[in-house]
Amino acid sequence: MKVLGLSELKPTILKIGGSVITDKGKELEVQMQVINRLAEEIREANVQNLIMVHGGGSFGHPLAQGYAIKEGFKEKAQRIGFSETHHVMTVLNGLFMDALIWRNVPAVSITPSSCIITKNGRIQCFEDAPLKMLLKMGFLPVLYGDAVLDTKLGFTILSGDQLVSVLATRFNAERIIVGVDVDGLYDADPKVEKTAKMLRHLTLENLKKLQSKLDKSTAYDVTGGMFGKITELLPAIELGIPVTIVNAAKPNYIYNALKGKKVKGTLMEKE
Ligand code: IP8
Repeated sequence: MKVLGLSELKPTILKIGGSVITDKGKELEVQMQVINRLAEEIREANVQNLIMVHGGGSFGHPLAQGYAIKEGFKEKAQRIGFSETHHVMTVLNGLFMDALIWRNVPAVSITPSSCIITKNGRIQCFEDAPLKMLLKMGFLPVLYGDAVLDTKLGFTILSGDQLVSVLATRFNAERIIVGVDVDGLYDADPKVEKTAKMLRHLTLENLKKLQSKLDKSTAYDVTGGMFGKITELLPAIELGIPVTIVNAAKPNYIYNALKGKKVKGTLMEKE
């Protein structure tokens, strides 16, 4: 058997936003029926060389914010907050893993805080050998936004979006699919501004212009909401990896995107 190099595998990276799989209005409230549906869609699509990443939603974000984990280790009282933030992420991840594995999807969880160290919030060291082996053997590696150790800050929060971008660029991904709780990228926040216009196709140049217009963050999302998402994804797009943003809260959008079928959403690509 010829063992392919990872860059030959050209994986698809799928991100599922935390706001899709949890109820962002209620702390630690999971949307189990959505997780089950998404697991079903992932099983049905049966994509080879897939890596999945999910976000924190109402599991990771409120705790991270409450204990100012992203800002770094400043006082002993934050330690329990770091533990709790990481722990609730493992709980949310476990629920997604249950849904996948009970459906016969050979998914294996990779805990970011055990294989990644950041420096000032940016991934500095990433022991990716287990992930590569899993992928080559046909498993579905699943990662998530996490509370991680940081050489400058002591600890911080690593967003699922930074992970997606680093995985895509490191492993020469074929494409990135980002599932969110709106239909795509808008020129303003569609949950606030009724007149917000959805953007179907964006080049790198369009994106850089749009970036300055988008709101930096909602009060709740410690990793920067839609603005943070675009900023993180730019290096991958610059390398020519296309990114599709679709509504994962609506049935079959993720399935269709994984199958490469036409689906309502925003396609972001280099040119
Ligand atoms: O929801 C952050 O990941 P994201 C996860 O992808 C935590 O930004 C622990 C807040």
